[in-house]
Formats: sequence, structure tokens, C-alpha cells
Amino acid sequence: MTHTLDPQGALDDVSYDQLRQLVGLVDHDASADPFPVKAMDAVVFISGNATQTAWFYQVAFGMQLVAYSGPETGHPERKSFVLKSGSARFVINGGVKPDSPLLDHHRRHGDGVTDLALEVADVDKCVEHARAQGATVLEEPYEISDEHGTVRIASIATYGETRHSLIDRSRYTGPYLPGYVARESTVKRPEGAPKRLFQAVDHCVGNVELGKMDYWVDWYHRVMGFVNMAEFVGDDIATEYSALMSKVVSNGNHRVKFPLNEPAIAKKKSQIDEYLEFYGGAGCQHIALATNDIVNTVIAMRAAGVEFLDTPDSYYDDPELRARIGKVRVPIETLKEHRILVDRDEDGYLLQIFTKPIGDRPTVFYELIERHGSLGFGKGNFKALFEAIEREQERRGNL
Ligand code: TYF
Ligand code: FE
Repeated sequence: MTHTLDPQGALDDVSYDQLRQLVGLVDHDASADPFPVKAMDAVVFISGNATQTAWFYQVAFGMQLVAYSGPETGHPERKSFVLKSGSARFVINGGVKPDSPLLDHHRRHGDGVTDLALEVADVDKCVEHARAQGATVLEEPYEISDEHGTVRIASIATYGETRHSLIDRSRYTGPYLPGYVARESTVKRPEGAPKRLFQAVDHCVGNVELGKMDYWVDWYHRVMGFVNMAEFVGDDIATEYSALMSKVVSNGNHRVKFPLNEPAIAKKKSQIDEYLEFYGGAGCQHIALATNDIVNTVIAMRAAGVEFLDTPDSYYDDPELRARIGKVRVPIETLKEHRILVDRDEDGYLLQIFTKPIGDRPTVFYELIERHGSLGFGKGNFKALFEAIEREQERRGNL
């Protein structure tokens, strides 16, 4: 069998070889794919204050402001900031007019992800396949143009009030979409700071209601032709300590990976129940950002005030962990100093760390991940991680 590599996303100013290491790409024959996805196009957020949230992502996450749309550019109802870090793009929307429908979403869910937008080559083919598989089409394919060219867009509904916009930007050279103007950061990077704190979105996790995980796994199989990845949390781990079940689906070459969690009935109130209660239903729980230098990323983010989950000394001092992990890029003492987790599987190892929830509600948080061959999600860390999450849940009075 010959492997044609999936075409790269238009946004990627990170090379295919870099991405292969960063997010763990595998070869894939896209020619038979019913719903070929190139890459994440953008993670789109609603914020109660987009002006300040855009500032947060520049100062704390080192992102570059690249485009803007709002009242000054002929869009009186909302403000919209586009930020980039390598191949990762975030769009932060906020309502200006009090009756903006964007604010309805915010009233129900708080700050969160409204759209996991996907870059595709053929919007119409994807929409027709999705419709035939029973997906809800929220926006039929349409085109918008400006002096930089034309984009074709449609959108389909996924879990909760989250959507997947499908975007073909192959005929477009502008900074984001028609209606946006190029805009540069006015925030100065700290002296000696890394050029970027992360290079790509590795995965976006959805939390769904009890009993709905398999429905959504099947939905991604049917509608988007996604495949299961090996890593999952089944009944055994769920009842012992995780209080959640989890399966991972991805597109053929693993460029886009969507783990899906549901609460498990366990001794304690599940962290997934806490999310569902405060978010007001299913939604995006965490976004994992791929970095090639997690130590310096964590140092820079901490210096800007980002709070990470703590990991006890006993995690690092465990001789069983040290034996299992073997030699990794940085000494284990450095990982301990920065509270970075490490896991090894048959393909290699990964380093990872998790922030506390970044908004007012205990909902959305971030993961930083540095992959060295491992295609997993840190299964060996689940126990330590879920215990750290539960300590925070307890401090909030929600356990
Ligand atoms: O994405 C993952 O699967 C890992 C582990 O609530 C994880 O980051 C799973 C569930 C969760 C937090 C982290
Ligand atoms: Fe994750």
C-alpha cells in the first residue's frame, strides 16, 4: 500500500517534520477518507471580555496578535482577536452590543470554546457526508471574499453548544478571514523569552454527559471518519481512581485528536460532573499545546502568573517511576523542580503539565505536552493527575 501524506494545513509555518514530532503524526492514505481534515483551523472562544482575554494570551501564553475585527472595522456587534503561536490559532470573540447572540452562549457557559474549527480541502464533500450520517448542519456552505481572495465555510454541530466550522482557505491569503484586518501585538515579549511558548495544538478534549461518550465516539467515526486511538480509560481505572471514562478519536494522520470524557460513577464526585455543572452541559474541557521545550515554556508561563497543578515530591521520588522512565531529555530533578509529569510507552516518552482552570468557572484548562515518540496521552500519569485535580476540586468545595 502506498501512503500519500495528508496535505498540510495552510496555516502551518511549522514544517511537516517538526509537526510529526510535536503532535505525533502517522502516515495515512487520505484518498479514501470520507471527510478529509487537514488540520485544526482555529480554536474559537467566547469571552466575557475579549479585549482583556486577548491580552492574557499574549502576555501569559506568548501568542502573537495577527488580526482583528470589530466596531472600528465595520462590525459593531462584536470584537474578535486572532492570535497565533506557530501553527496554533486562537480566535477570541466578545459581545459589544448587549443583544449580541454571542452573549447568549456566554450567559449559559461562561468563557469557553464555541468552535473547534477545522481546515478542510472540500467543504461541500464534508458537509454532504456529515448530513448523510445524520449530523446537524448549522450553516450551509457559503463564500466570503475580500481583496485577499475567497474562503468557503460551513458549520456542523457537535457536543453541547459546540460546533465544527469547516473552512477551505486554499484560495485565501489574508490574515484570517474576510472582514478581519491585520493587526500586530503591542505587547513586548520579556527579554530572553523563547520565540514561542508552543508550536501547535496537540488535542482538544470534550466533556460529555454520563452515558454519552460512546455516542460521541461513534459520531466522530460516522460523521468525520475519525478512528479510535489506543489510549482510553475504561471501567477498571474509572472506578478505582479517575471518576471518568475516556476514549480518543483522531483523523487519519493524528493531526487532529479529540479525547472524549464522561463522568464515571465512583466514590467521589467526578471532575467531569463539576465541569458539566459549571459549564451548563457538554463542552470543551482542555486544550493541549505542543511545545518542543516544556521546561522553558513552564518557566515563562509561571513568570507571567499562570498557575499549574502541583505534583507531590513522592511522584518523582518513586523508584518504580524512575526505573520505568529511564533516561529522558532533562534530569528528573528538573522535572521535579517544575512539577512536570513524565510518561513512557512502547513508542517513546512524553512530558506534560496541566494548568488550573484559567477562568472564573472551574471549566476550561490547558495542558502543555512535549512528545518524544509517544503517541499517547500520559496514561501512566492519570492517577497522579486526577489526584491533583481532586485536591483543587476539594479546595473549591466541589468534591
Ligand atoms: O487528554 C488526556 O486524555 C490527558 C489526560 O479530565 C486527561 O490529558 C484526561 C481527562 C482529564 C484530564 C486529563
Ligand atoms: Fe490531554
